[in-house]
Amino acid sequence: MWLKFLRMSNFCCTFAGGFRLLYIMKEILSHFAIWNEVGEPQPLRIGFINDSFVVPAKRVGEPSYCLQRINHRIFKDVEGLMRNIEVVTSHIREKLLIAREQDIERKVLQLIPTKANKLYYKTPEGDYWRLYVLVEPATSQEKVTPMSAELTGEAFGRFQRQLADLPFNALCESIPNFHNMEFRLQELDEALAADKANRKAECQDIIDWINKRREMMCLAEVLFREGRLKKHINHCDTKVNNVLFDEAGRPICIVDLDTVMPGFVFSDFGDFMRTAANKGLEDDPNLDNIHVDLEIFEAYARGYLKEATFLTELEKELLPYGCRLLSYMQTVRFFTDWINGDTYYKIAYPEHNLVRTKAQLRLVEEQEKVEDEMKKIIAQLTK
Ligand code: GN1
Ligand code: MG
Repeated sequence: MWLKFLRMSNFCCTFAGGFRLLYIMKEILSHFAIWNEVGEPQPLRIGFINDSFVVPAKRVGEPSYCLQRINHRIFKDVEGLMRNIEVVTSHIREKLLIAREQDIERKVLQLIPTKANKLYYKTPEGDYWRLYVLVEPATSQEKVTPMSAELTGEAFGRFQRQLADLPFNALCESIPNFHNMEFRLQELDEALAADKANRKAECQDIIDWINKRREMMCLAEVLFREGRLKKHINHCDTKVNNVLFDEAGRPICIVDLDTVMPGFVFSDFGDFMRTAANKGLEDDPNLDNIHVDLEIFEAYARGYLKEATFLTELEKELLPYGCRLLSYMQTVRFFTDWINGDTYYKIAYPEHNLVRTKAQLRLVEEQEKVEDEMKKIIAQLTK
């Protein structure tokens, strides 16, 4: 996929400011400690937050790189964010080394420091850039099969387990309260009160729908305060396309480590289901396409439960709830951005955030319909 993106885009040559951008990126690259000769950076259309570019090796067999401009409007503590990524990748690498694994370069991301030995380069204009070795050959998928879902479940379960022994204070919250439902609702309330883009009046039905589910969806925070739920280190963005697969179709590397932080296990379980166990798209304009794919649900849950041996009974029981929670949270987040006038997510067309909101809202409704079936599957898998 990464390379497919690369071929698709001639942005650097066609875009009017492209030559200037190329020049700037060459300058930026000169600050990183890369040893081989590289070609022109090419944009990689992936993710809604950062800007990513592939920097191809000039000679076959040498490493290519992924250059990223970190969105520091969103990641306000870039120092903390980059320290998190370094801690996580070193910890996983150490585990792989101890286990004498092969092909470690493809199994965990590797940051390239700057010549001044920093994890990022800050330009005089105040932009932050980082560089990874490109994982290749590897592909990403927008849709999974039951087989790849099960393997991905194992991969994310293993990822959580590999990080489970990190001391709790080893990582900061790169975005404070990132998957805290109470906080996300508070943000929505503030957006609605300000109604900056004057869009509130036409959305009363969505507001009512969200309000009806508020209390139910804040359950995890309540259970945490009561001491009944724990936090684990999570990836916090387990979208299907954040897993890279090898030539044999097996997950090889988990990418996009910006949001690795302590949270509830639902974050990772639910977010994967939100994106993969949906027969429609995250932003499907045709709501009739949106249905829960129970086959994918079962396959991922089977893989995940094999590896996530640390779950409590309550956590297992609440996994189906976690799916709804993450879809509801994403509904609220897309909707908040719509109300705010599209200031957070990159959009492809003016109504994009509203379309995304409606698609996620429908997904919650579909998940509500099959909650009992999901519970049965989990009960079967854990008995
Ligand atoms: C953002 O940019 P990307 O695709 O990695 C967002 C996630 C959302 C996702 C919705 C830092 O992820 O939390 O779930 O969009 N990341 C951030 O698709 O907000
Ligand atoms: Mg992300």
